[in-house]
Amino acid sequence: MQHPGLTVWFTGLSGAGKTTISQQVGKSLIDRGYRVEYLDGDAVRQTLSKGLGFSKEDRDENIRRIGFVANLLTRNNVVVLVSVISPYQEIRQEMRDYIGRFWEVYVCAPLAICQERDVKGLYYKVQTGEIANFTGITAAYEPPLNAETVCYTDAETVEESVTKVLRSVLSKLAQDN
Ligand code: ADX
Repeated sequence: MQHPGLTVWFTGLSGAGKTTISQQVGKSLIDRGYRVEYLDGDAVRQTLSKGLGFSKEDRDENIRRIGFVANLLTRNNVVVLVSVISPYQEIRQEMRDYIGRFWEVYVCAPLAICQERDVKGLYYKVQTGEIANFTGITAAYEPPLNAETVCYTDAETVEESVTKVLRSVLSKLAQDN
């Protein structure tokens, strides 16, 4: 069975839940017979974007590299699950225009909640001055203006967020089949 591809682009603060949700959405899509690939910020920054930092220029470069790969995969009927902070509206819009088959998911959680979770211990390091240019604190995060799906991870369970994304993505994929 040939499925049309789609880039599902998860954006949000560090610790908002992008990776957790995208992994579970991916598993459910695979169970339904879709071809799935993941492009996750932490993994990409150790490989494709190794050496890039967190200035606006470097983040935009990171996003363009990810977009290039996502576009190739999308053209080949893969559902690409991209999870990167991608804090700037302009470059997200550029990716939307470039890839075309683009589904934006805003993984929204208040900064205070992300700080409290501090899954990777990075917010602590920002406080102690070990990390500069940190999104939400010393660097900007521009919320999406036209996301197809919004998950409020402070108010929803992971399961609820996953179901919400999955339903919306499946209905998009079904429309185009
Ligand atoms: S993006 O801004 O270019 O989209 P990306 O998602 O690839 O960011 O990488 C973010 C990850 O890098 C975070 O989840 C965190 O683990 C790590 N990181 C290290 N330094 C920073 C920083 N200054 N700002 C944001 N994330 C950082």
